[in-house]
Amino acid sequence: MNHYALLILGCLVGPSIVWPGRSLGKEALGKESPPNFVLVMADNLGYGDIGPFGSTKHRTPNLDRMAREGMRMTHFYVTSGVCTPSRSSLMTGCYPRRVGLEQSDSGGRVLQPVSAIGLHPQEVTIAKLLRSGGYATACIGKWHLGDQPPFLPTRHGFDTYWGVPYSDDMTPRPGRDWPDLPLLRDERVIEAPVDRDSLTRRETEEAIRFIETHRDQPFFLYMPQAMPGSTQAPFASPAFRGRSQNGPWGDSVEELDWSIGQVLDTLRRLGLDERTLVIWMSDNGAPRRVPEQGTNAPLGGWGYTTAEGGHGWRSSSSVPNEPPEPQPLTRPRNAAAARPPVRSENFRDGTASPRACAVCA
Ligand SMILES: [Ca+2]
Repeated sequence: MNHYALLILGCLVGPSIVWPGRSLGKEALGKESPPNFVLVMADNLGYGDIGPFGSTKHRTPNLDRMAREGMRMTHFYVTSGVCTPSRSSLMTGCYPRRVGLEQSDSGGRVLQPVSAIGLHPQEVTIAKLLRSGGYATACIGKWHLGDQPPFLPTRHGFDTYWGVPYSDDMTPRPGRDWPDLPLLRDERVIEAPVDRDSLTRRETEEAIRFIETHRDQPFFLYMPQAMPGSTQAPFASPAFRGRSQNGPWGDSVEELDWSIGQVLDTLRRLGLDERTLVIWMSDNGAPRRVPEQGTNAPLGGWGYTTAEGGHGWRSSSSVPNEPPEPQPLTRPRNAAAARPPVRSENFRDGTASPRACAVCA
């Protein structure tokens, strides 16, 4: 294990699955060839929804293999049972309240379309730190930390962005002045309404393209995938629709498994698997549905709540060398391990946040 892994793990403050490269060893971490990072995050996937953590409903052979080759993180908690606050912590290493995103400006618990607030452009994110260290950075998937230009991934250290800016269920409805769900490339809408059935497939294609393009330089790929998402019937490509034993939820989970398989195959094909740390996780537990869709078993409770099932997420990673020695994962320590220069005044651990969210108006 290494300081780079500790950097990422130190920033993950919640439930997740982690997958680092097959043999990410000290020799791969020389100054001349810093390792790549791939951070994949599903939306609302439950603790017990994949094979490595006990699912017998969903076929997840790629995640099963990843867990066998690597390491399962069996105690991993996010900071919230809902999207926006959980993701704010993932990006910043701060509790949501420190960055003003513990609730939305409209009284809800997550940001809604055309929200006036978002993650402050001056916050320090994983992407900013790594980009300042020479990394190519990309965000591909569901952002949900602000849909207005000052808050988009491109303002938070990502060279490129492709995806939906918030949840897949936030579409036009009576009583809400919401636009069609947009698909963005960088800061431009390229499709509205987005074809949600194809999101997982196209996220995967974008990810592969990014990896291939940046194969000769260190990269950080953040891939917050939109599925299973927040609708009553998650979306999937025709190749996966109706194929699982658990309806649309299961179809979407099995396509997510295909997706990580494609990403890992790409890393192997390009010879990058020995110098890439891959982490696979969920942003919170599965929400309660009737009839039941996702499961957080054996944890109790559901996503969107403060129950353990809403926050707890087993995580698997492949770290075939030695397991990490227990070390305090303080934010400054791990940021320093990433090598990019970090100003001490950026950190507020142990203090109240000096600023709330930015406001567009
Ligand atoms: Ca979520």
